[in-house]
Amino acid sequence: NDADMARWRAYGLGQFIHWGLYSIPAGEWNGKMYNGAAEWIRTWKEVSPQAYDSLIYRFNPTKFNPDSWAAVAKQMGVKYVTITTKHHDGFCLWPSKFTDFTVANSPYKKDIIGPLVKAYDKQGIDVILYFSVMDWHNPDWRYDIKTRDDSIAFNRFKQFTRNQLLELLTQYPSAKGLWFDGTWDKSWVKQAAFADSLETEMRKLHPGLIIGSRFRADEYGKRHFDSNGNLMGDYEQGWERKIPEKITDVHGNDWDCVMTIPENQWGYAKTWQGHIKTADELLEMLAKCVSLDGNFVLNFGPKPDGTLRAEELSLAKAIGDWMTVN
Ligand code: FUL
Repeated sequence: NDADMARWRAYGLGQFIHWGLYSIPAGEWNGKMYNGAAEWIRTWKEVSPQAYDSLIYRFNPTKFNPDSWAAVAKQMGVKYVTITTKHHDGFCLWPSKFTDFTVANSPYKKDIIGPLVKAYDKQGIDVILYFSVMDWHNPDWRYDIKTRDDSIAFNRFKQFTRNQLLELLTQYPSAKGLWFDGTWDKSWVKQAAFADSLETEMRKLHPGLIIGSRFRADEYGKRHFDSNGNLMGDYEQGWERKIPEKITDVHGNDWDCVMTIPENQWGYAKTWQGHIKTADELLEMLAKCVSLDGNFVLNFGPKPDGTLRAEELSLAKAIGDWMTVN
């Protein structure tokens, strides 16, 4: 839909939020620090999947205040936010009917997504729902998908994915679009007929829905285009932690660039790794993206108690100050 895409194109600056069970260990397990991104710690050999999944019993962000997050975003000059509804670990921040592995069964009990959508809506900031198709918690994903494309388990998994997506669009109808992830597995990418019918259903339920190219693409293999060179989605999700250099790099497509403050950590981590970007560096990236007709989306990884880390708050303030004068 042209009007919706015109609105999307005018965003410029966005905010990304990675929040989930991984925020609790925050990159540390039994006193040892994990080298990778905190949200990937479940795949580390030191961590048993069962012990990881038990983190659900510790998810209790008593200081979570959606209005204060939205106020920080507003002050920073953000026009849209992309929120993890479910990351690769499979934990749902909304009370999904299709799995027990959700906030509803944590000590917190309450929905996170609904109040966040409401708070951002109130500030006039559009919401995009991040959704990982890959789901480490669901046995139908873990045991079958890599080997048998048309197995019973994989078909069940496809239905589960469909149900969750339609559930999200039904429960949070004001959300503007979807940011997909975890679709790089070849078995998924091959399911074109399934993706076609699911896309039709989602668009029928939610006219104007904006769907990112990772719905069908392999982000690392860069299959964001079909055999005719057309983008497989409403915007290209191919710019993760990297920025196009020149306008020809984006082939006339809509695109967003998602960026971390440290090197490659999205979920909250006790220790940030690599170069920590300064406000000036981030503003330069924003300017570059906007000049190449893309959106720049800066990631935040809230703490397990529901508050934002001090470094993020001060960067948000510095960016906001610059946004008000420019
Ligand atoms: C990647 C994921 O694997 C990371 O954990 C993060 O969510 C990033 C935005 O996308 O593909």
